[in-house]
This record gives sequence, structure tokens and C-alpha cells, in this order.
Amino acid sequence: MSRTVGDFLVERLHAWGVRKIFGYPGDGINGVFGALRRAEGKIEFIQARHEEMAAFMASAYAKFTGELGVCIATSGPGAAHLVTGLYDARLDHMPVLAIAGQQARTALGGRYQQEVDLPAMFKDVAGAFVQQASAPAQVRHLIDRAVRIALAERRVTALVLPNDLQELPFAEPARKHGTLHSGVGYVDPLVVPFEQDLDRAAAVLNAGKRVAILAGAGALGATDEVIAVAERLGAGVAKALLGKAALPDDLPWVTGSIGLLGTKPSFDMMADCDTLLMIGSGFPYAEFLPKEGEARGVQIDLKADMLSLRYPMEVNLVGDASETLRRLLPKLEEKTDRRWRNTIEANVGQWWQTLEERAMVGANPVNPQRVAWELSPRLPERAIITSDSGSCANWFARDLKIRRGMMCSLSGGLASMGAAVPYAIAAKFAHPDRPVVALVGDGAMQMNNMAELITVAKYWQHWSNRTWIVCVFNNEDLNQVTWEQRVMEGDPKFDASQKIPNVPYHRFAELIGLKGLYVDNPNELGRAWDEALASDRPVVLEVKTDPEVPPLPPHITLEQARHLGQALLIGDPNEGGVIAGAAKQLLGTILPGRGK
Ligand SMILES: Cc1ncc(C[n+]2csc(CCOP(=O)(O)OP(=O)(O)O)c2C)c(N)n1
Ligand SMILES: [Mg+2]
Repeated sequence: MSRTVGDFLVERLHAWGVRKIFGYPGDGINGVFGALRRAEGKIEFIQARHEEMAAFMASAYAKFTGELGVCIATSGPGAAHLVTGLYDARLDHMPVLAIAGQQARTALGGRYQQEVDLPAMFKDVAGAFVQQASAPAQVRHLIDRAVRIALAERRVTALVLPNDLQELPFAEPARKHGTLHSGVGYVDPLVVPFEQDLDRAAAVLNAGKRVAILAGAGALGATDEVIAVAERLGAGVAKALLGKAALPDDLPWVTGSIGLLGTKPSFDMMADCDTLLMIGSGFPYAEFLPKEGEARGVQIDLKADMLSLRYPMEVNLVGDASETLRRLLPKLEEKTDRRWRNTIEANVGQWWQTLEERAMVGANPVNPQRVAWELSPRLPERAIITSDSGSCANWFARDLKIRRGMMCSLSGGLASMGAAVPYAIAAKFAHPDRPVVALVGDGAMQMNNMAELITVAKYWQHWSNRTWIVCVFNNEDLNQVTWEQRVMEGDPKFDASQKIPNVPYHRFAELIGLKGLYVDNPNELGRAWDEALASDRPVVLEVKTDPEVPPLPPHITLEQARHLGQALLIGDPNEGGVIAGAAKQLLGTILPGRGK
């Protein structure tokens, strides 16, 4: 058989360094799957249960490796399924290439079965580069451009391949007018600001008396540099969700997460600082940053379009975080007055105590904060932790104590449900030797994460480290939204939309050959985590958690509190529980002078 376009695609991706592709087959893309088979493992194909999950895996693979993530799907429904996972990559600036099949060129435009205008469909999510191939000699430069643009711009790109084209003999472009002669290869440049702009940044930071740093995903590779700068400036560091692993939580001046899922020390630091240094973050909520005009700002970001977007900065630096900070450091003066730093450290120390107390408050039956609290000290070295969107993202963000060398992520910009398990699977394909833990709500389990457990059952025996745990917060509720409806809208819980069926997740795990653990007593949590972490196979740890523990921001506004009150007056079905939970946990801590 002569070398087909499909064979060439596989070879060319291999030449670009691609070693893994996540996806799902179909007749629209069979020409490429045949080529993957003929390539005999040069590129590993990882079979998900659903194309959306494959796209989440590609996004997470890019996050955990820094390499290109690649996903593949058939025409029509398969390609359409990819879209949410691709938006996840797009919103978190991950380089991902989507390869989709298409109907035969002769059928296009004919309302043919499974014919979808895929270039149009992908145009927004893969706007940096989306092309549908129409001739074999065009495929070389389409692949080269799709990969290079994805890597260089940290964007999603898409390649659409009609199925008849995939089977045609490959042709190199002829040496004639109207052809392209592209090549393989890309390396990141070193991006650093000019000296005079670093000087301007240093002047602002040196003039500040109370410097706050916000570190995001862009700071993940700059741990030492952020620490050095923070030490010199006597600053505290708050972390955006995607930057959670940028700094370990055992540093006494790391204030933890920020925003709705944030901590009180982060909130206070941003409210009281006179200077803000933002590093590699697209954290969206400006109300958690200093009031406009009350702080001077310096921002460092690799992407110019992220600069001065949430706060009007005085100095906007386009640059790689670690190298820019390294060059900035010698220009920074040591702050001798440590009062600001001492206040931050005192707040952080007290906050960890508050979190422990909140985690230990009795609940019905298990307080979800305790689940994360018990996990922190047990986390193995180099663990990778993923979280789904839902109330567990609060406990992931706020309660989980990350140490140096760990990684963690979740669907940040898109905040999509259903990402934690595919992320945790991709983590194992990225680093088979690392332990992986996923935190997931029961709604997200039911939506699609349960099915992906079957993918785990299919592959886990190939992983050199067998620790792979998904912890399910079974609260029979779409709890995050229930609380948002109560607090943001002042609405009571709407059972029809919020209550979800009780499912024995741990038994489903057992059914498919994984280990299942079930906990409905908080005192057994620690032992259950130990057992899960010692297991010789993947584990579903199901915890029956209390939906009446409010996953609310560290500093709710009076308006939000008023709405909560309204919901109670209107008659929330769980009124009694809410009052008890809120009174114990929330209002007591927020309103000054009331209890803990
Ligand atoms: C795909 C998608 N659909 C809907 C939402 C809105 N949403 C955010 S959190 C949430 C509830 C999640 O429920 P569950 O997984 O049970 O977690 P819990 O909040 O109960 O802990 C919903 C519906 C979303 N973020 N993503
Ligand atoms: Mg739930």
C-alpha cells in the first residue's frame, strides 16, 4: 500500500514530537486511524469514552507537560463533541490541536449524512488556525502551521480532513507556483522586557510600602523567582486558581487562593496593599483586587492582551515570568520595615486555624471541608491534584495545602463541569509515575466523569504508579449552584433543578474492577484516605457530604447576606439546616466580633 495522506499525517506529527493522541474513532476519520495502526505505536492512541473528554485530556496533557495536546474525532457528532474541551484549552491558553474527520469532498455541500460545516464550527474556538484540507499536497503545510501556531501562540488549532482525502496517496508539494514548502520545528523564544521598563517596574515596587503579589498559571515555572521577589519586597502572595501550584502553602506569607473561592488573608491583603504585582494571571474578578486608584500596579504576562485588563497597571511588562523576575530582582530594594509582612503572616496563621475549625464543625453527615483538610497532610510527594467545578473547587482552592513539587489544575477559564476525571487520566499519561487525586462533585460524576472511570479501568495497569483516586462528594445536590441561587439571587433551593439522584459511585467502581470506598462518618475519613493512597489499584472514594455547608466567598457582601436572609424568608426547603450551617460557619466568621 502506498503512503497515504493519513500515513503522512502520523509521520509528520511524530516529527513534531507528538507521542500521544486522545480521541474516539468513526468512519469520518478511519483513514487516520488506519495510519495510526500501521505506525505500530509510534504515536499512542488513547481511547476516551467521549470526544469532549478526549479534548479535556488534550488540554490537561498540555497543562501537565508543557507540550502540545492532540485530540482526534470523527466528522459531525464526534467533532461537535470536542468543542467544550477545546474551549477549556482555549480559555486557559493551552496549545491543543484538534483533528477531525469530514465527509468526502465529493459529498460536501450536499446535506450529506454527518456533514457539518466544521471550519465554521471551529472558527471561534480554533480561530488562530482552522483549515479543511482539499488536496494531498496541501496537507504538509496545514499540519506544520496548525502545530506551530498552537505552540507559539498557546492557542487551539483545528485540522479538518475529508475521509476520501485521508486514503489518497500522499503527494509532496510540486515545485511550481501556488505551492507551499513548509518545515517542522518550533522553540519558545526568551521574552523579556527592555532594561528601562524593568527600571520603571522596580521604581514602582521600591516606592511601595505594602506590596501584594498575585501569581497565576504564568508563574508556575517561576517558583524560586517569585519567592525571591516576595522576600525582598516583604510582600505576601495570593494565588489565582490556576496558579495554585506556583507557590507552596507552607510558606507563612502565602495567602492562598483569591476571589469567590478565595481566602480572607488574600481578600484583606488586596484591600490594604498600596502596590500590586500581578504575574501571569487572568484572574477575572476585579472586585477582589485593590480599588482602582488605591494601589500602583505592575504586571508581567507573556500575552500582551492580558495586560491591564483587570486593573489599570502603571507598568505593563510582556515577558516570561521567571526570566523577567530574575532580571527585576537586582533592581529591587530590600524592605526593612517588615510590619506589612508580619501582618500578612499573622493573618495567614490565623486563617489556617479558622479553616481547621471550619473543617471540624459537625455536619450531616460529613463536612466537605474536612475531606480536603484530611487529605492535605497525606498528599504524597509530587502528587497531581485535579478538581471539578462545583463546591469541591472551593475546598480544593481554599483548604488543600499544596507542597513544593506538586501539580494541580482544573478547568479554570471555562469552569466546566466534567473535567476532573479526564484531567486526572491525562495526568497519568503525562506522568505515569506520579500519584493522582481528583476531587469531584456527584453532579459532575453523573454528567460524564463516571463513564471515564471505564477509561481508567482500561489503562491503569500500564501506569507505573498505581495511585489514582477520585474522591466523590456525594451531596445529592448541584450544590455550588444551589448556594449561588440562594446568595446571588436570593432564591430558595429549587428542588426540581438542584436535587440529583443518589448513586452508589463506590459500587460502580467495584463493578468495573476498581476499588470502592464509602465514608459517611467524618472520623473515618483519615483512615479512608490512607487506605485509598495505599491501594494497588485506582480508587473511588465516595464521601456522603452535607449540602448545607455553604461554599461561600470569604467575605460575603451585606447584599449577599440579605439575599440569603430573603431565601430563608421565602421558605427554602432546607431552611433549618441552612440557618444552622450558615450561622455556625459563615456569618460567625464574617461579621466582625461574632464568634469564630
Ligand atoms: C458543563 C457545565 N454545566 C453547568 C455548570 C454550572 N455549574 C457549576 S457548578 C454546578 C453544580 C455541580 O454539582 P456537583 O458536581 O454535584 O458539585 P457540588 O457543587 O454539589 O459539590 C453547576 C451545575 C458548569 N459549570 N458546567
Ligand atoms: Mg453535588
